[in-house]
Amino acid sequence: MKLGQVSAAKLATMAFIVATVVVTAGCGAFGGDQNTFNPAGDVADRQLDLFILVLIPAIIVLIGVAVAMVYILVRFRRREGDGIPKQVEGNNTLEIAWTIAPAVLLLAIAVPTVDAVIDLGGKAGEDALHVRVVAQQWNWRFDYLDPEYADEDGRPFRTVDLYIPVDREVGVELESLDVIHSFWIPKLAGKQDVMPGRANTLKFNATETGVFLGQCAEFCGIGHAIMRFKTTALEPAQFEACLEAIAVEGEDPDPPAACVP
Ligand SMILES: [Cu+2]
Repeated sequence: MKLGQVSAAKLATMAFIVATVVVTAGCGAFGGDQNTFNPAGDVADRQLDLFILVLIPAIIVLIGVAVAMVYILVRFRRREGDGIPKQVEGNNTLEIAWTIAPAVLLLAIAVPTVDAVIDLGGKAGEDALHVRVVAQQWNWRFDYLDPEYADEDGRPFRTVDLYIPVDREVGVELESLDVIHSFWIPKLAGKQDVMPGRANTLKFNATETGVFLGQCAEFCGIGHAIMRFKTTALEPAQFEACLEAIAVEGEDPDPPAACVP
């Protein structure tokens, strides 16, 4: 009976380890196209710093609690002849210590978090590239709102993938024509919901040229998985040339050579 129980526990542990390895193997290497641990913009960089700031104390607390628990379970396990253990309820020193310690830790995390939330929120500056992102089941559309890209009738220039100049702030206005979507370019910035009837905004930049994959991060129906797009960050002069080439050649099936970083 007892032997059977041990084997079942061992089997469950082995199954858990194998499942974890198989599932996490799908996460790809650190250089992955959508890896938030390998950011390519200042916003994603700042968000990664915050994540690490929270992750490290969390790991320390996890290990501390786990080690203390195992030690206490072994060291103070009940032995024959033991009476009721010494009670520590109402111990002022302990009560104050375990109230203050988490409060200090939370404050240390809260200050840089609130600071970042304030910095990263709000509208993009005057010098930014302004783009309206329109989501619908199941694709994206990008309208370049700055007047220099408009046609003679004032209609904004439009693309099916996003093209941005490197080292320049990009401010996007998010619009949905049907259901809730979520705009996410993992290497450039955290995700932002795209709501019907509400104009959410997001600002970010790319600090290196390249193609950064983005996708819808809110389940939005049967075609959700194909709702992806590319963000191509180019040197400013090449960015202008790229938009001009798209106006002539289009983007289908591939963008013009001028748009390859
Ligand atoms: Cu979607």
